[in-house]
Amino acid sequence: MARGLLIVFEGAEGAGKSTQLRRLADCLGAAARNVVAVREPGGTIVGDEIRRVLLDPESDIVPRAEALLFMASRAQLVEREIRPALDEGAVVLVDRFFLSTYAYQGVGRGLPEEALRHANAMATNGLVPDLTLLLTIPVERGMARVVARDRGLDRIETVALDFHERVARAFETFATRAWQSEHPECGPISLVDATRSEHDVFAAVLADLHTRWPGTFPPQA
Ligand code: T5A
Repeated sequence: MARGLLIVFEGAEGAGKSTQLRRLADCLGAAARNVVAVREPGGTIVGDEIRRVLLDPESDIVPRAEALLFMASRAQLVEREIRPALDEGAVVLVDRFFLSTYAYQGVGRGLPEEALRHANAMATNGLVPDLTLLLTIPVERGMARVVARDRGLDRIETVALDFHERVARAFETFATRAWQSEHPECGPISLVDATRSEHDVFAAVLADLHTRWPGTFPPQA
């Protein structure tokens, strides 16, 4: 059986990753495709415990411990969920993956990229996404969406705005050809303007995927 596809949704806070991932999962499910949707951190019993600790505003976690906790959640998710699903030929949709670690723990927290690269290689066991859809939105606009959702802010959302500005600038850098050619472990990255309506963003997501894999993704919903 052919290996499935690993599609990652990335971007700054409130870009609309979860919303788009859900729409895509529903669309593929309706077309009777084998689709698996997971998120980071989390997606396994151990991962969900790690997620609770990582996002709890009361947790005191130093940057290196934070990075390693994300990696631990990722290792469990890759081995227990993502690899088996890919081996069964599924389309696996992941809400964040290691690009987030490069952005948040690398550029945001200031941890050395080389150390993150090694730790990540161990966590993923060399798994490379087939495509990362990087949703772009100005930081304040994304944060306004998060605040409007009115479900409280987690430990990382409450970090000062300049941290999130650094993270957003990091994602912009990751979208460049130069950065991507130096980081083959990240796979191809495609930019999606996330400032548009949910409907229009989804149309752009599907159009991109259909162009790359016309037999797997419909041209429109
Ligand atoms: N993190 C994660 C790290 O630091 N390192 C890592 O290695 C990893 C993997 C995860 C946190 O962990 C950090 C990053 C995060 O801070 P999370 O709760 O999973 O925490 O947070 P996010 O992934 O940021 O998820 P969010 O839900 O906050 O953001 P989304 O998924 O981008 O946004 P979404 O889809 O939930 O939408 C937010 C709101 O906007 C509305 C939605 O209805 C919702 O209310 N919306 C739109 N409104 C207008 N127009 C559109 N086009 C809209 N799309 C969505």
